[in-house]
Amino acid sequence: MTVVAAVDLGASSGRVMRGRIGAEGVELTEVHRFANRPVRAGGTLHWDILSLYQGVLDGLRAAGAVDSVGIDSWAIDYGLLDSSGRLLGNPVHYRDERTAGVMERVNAEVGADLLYGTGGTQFLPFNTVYQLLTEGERLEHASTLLMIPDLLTHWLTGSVGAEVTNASTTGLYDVRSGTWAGGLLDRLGIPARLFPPLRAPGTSAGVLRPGVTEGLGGVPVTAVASHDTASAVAAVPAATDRFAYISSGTWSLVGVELPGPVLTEASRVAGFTNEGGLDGTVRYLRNVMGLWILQECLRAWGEDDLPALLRAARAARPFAAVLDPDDPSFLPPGDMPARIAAYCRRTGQEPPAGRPAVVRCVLEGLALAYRRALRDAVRLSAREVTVVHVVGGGARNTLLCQMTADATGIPVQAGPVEAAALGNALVQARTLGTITDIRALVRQSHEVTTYEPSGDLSPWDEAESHLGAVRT
Ligand code: ADP
Ligand code: LRH
Repeated sequence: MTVVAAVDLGASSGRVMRGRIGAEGVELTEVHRFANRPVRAGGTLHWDILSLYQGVLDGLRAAGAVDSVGIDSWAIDYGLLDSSGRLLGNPVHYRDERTAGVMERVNAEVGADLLYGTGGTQFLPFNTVYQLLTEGERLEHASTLLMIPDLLTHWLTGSVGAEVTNASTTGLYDVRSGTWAGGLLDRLGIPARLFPPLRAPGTSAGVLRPGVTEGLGGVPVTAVASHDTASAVAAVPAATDRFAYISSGTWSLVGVELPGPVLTEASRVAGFTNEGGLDGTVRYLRNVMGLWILQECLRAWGEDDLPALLRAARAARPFAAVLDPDDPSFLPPGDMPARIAAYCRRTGQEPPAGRPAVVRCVLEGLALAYRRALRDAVRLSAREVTVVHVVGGGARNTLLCQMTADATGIPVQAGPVEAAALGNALVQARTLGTITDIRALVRQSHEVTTYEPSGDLSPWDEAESHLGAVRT
């Protein structure tokens, strides 16, 4: 029996879980959860990194004696350290406007095909590469770039490294050679000295410094699949390789797992990313805007009873309006109900009236976006898919899970909800030699809920063609 602490930082909340893991199963207990509240200061949207670090320390204290600690978080964002190891400013949130227009300019100058052929990442305006190009002279003062989990690991242990699954989201990691993309860095004028040695998931990231958390000095810190989506995909309870996944939280990451990258022109145009997964796999997926839109609606309404809203949405009229959740107007924080209404007006549709109708419209838009992403993933990768695994907080959304099965015509298996923390804990246990087959253990220890498709694709086909018509 191994006991580990899994720190999982999502865009909406952070949690520390204690995992007790043996060959016969895994038991995960949440010992600490804290809100992740970005702060706008001086006109810039930041992550409150010290408050997150405090949450990690409190959680580790609550976890008590463990054999290992591992950290995963959202991707893309980073901290810069100066030559004495001090953090140069608070990490900036990927939803900050500082990258407006940068992607278009850089892609035109450097060439979208070079960027995609090297990094293999979906063109998203906030990718690390574009953020770095807004740093100006701060880059001259920086000597090291650390992705968020690597930064927290550095504070806990003193070690400096770049875990591969998260490095692969920067656009500056060569997805074919598995190294930092030196040539691309030169071409972009980004100093190569910033990028620390890479470390694979399942290797050591040092030990907890004495005094960092009482009584835990010397405990090993394991480099897990530190991109939360990579940890979540590692814990998908798939029994064969003919599966797709939707890692459903603030974002929805929709795709398949492959042995190698797909870097074709068609893949670039379709907006697919090739992110590094556990054991050298590739997470071939598309970012869909996700439950963020719903989170922001709840915030704007001052509403916190999501289950009640979802019950009401179930009874609302279907397809009151059809929206594309990936419309760029939904990316920044703000008054989401007003943005949805504006989107509908802009596309010649009557805005949904009332909260349940808005929620239904968002969920239908998401289910349609999942269907487009899944069909594209199958087409571009030639991977056959017979089941869709939904993991993450969105697995609790029974209405969305049913819509996903209905829209795609493929059975959905929902759960586990805490897949990222589970993948994190199980990679630690495997590294310590307690277990060998992560997915088999998840299947053994976690029930999934199955949603069979209704068999009638016609309302979804109609909604899709309506969307096609209003988008053009
Ligand atoms: P992240 O790690 O990206 O912050 P999570 O995986 O924690 O996200 O998922 C958060 C989302 O899960 C929420 O935005 C919400 O939509 C969904 N969720 C949480 N609890 C419930 C619930 N009881 N019913 C339906 N959906 C839920
Ligand atoms: C999900 C996630 C996703 C990234 C986004 C920034 O939490 O890590 O995979 O694209 O956040």
